[in-house]
Amino acid sequence: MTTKLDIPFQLVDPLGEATGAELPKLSNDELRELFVHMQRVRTVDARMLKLQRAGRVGFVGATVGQEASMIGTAAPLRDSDWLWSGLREGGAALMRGLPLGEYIAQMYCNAFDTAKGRQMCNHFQHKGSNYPSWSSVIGTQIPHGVGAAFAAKKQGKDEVHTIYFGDGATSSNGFHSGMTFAAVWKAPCVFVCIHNGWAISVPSAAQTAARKWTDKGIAYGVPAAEVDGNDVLACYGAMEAALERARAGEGPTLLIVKTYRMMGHSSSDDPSVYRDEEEVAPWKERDPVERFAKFLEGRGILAPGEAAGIEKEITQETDSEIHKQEAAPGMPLRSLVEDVYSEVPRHLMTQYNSFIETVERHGEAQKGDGAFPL
Ligand SMILES: Cc1ncc(C[n+]2csc(CCOP(=O)(O)OP(=O)(O)O)c2C)c(N)n1
Ligand SMILES: [Mg+2]
Repeated sequence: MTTKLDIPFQLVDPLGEATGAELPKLSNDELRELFVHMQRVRTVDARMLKLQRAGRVGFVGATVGQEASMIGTAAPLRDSDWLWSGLREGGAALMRGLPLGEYIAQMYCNAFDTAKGRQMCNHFQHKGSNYPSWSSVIGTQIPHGVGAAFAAKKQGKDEVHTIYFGDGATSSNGFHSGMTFAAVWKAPCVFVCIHNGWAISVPSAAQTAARKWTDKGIAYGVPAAEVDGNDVLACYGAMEAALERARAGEGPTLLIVKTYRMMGHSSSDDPSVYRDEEEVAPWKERDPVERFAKFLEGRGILAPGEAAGIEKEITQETDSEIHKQEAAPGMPLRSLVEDVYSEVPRHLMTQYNSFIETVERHGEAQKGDGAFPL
């Protein structure tokens, strides 16, 4: 049997007015912090896009419009909880402790990139905050996260695994097996479906013929609720309820976080060839950052003009990190054969030497060589 969750869809309307439903119990300082985290996501994204357009980083998957959905849902996690990212939750990692310098190093895949250049850029990981490396192979993080949640339960650890993915990923095999096992095992996890309307050029209407997206959870025996993903407080409240269920041993919850992908799928995409840009306009009016700023200003938590000051400060902080990371050296070529064995074995050394000879003959790869098409 599945329980119906009592999660309100919206707590703050697009004009920044409270709807009257109970708000999460957050102090004024905590509310202001939430705003700063959302603004950081937006500002860092804007900077990265500029760097990509200038040919200084290779690839960006922007999250413009989705700031509340990731910050609101990730904020109530404890430090000991885990966040299994889908494609766009780097900003949540920043909030949970990923240093901005490391974030930008990963964008440059330089010598300070903790993935050592073995990931595409814009694919983060941070051990310190229980944030495993992204897998862009859609849906594969879902069974991984469920398995880790089940292991935590077996080991008697008090931790919840939150597993993020997009609307497109709900059509993957990973979603099916993850939901099945999580429900049967009552694994302490929360499924967070960031429903942004699109999976590259495929509209979300093509992902299911079900009447409601929450039916995707009910079908597996996983209680599900839909929440306004552009309302940071609604996201926060919904996640608090889902985390509480998981900690109480009641098993997984599916949250459908309804938002919108304002830009293309990535810096390599042109949405104008498949989407009617008129569809975007109503979502501008639901902008999550502006909505929350209005709410905070209405309550005197942000003074008039303070939001602009916060943005400026974050821009300066970001630019100073960009300058540092851009000046950093590249990952040493030798790192290609390190880390697999405690000592580099003979056969890898032979391959490495022949690789170095090739590099010496032809020179290193040039910018744009091997560019990923998506
Ligand atoms: C198994 C697999 N199939 C296809 C792709 C190509 N691909 C990359 S992102 C993406 C769409 C993902 O859409 P969604 O899950 O809604 O996430 P969003 O991009 O909207 O955040 C696809 C099909 C892939 N990376 N992995
Ligand atoms: Mg999507």
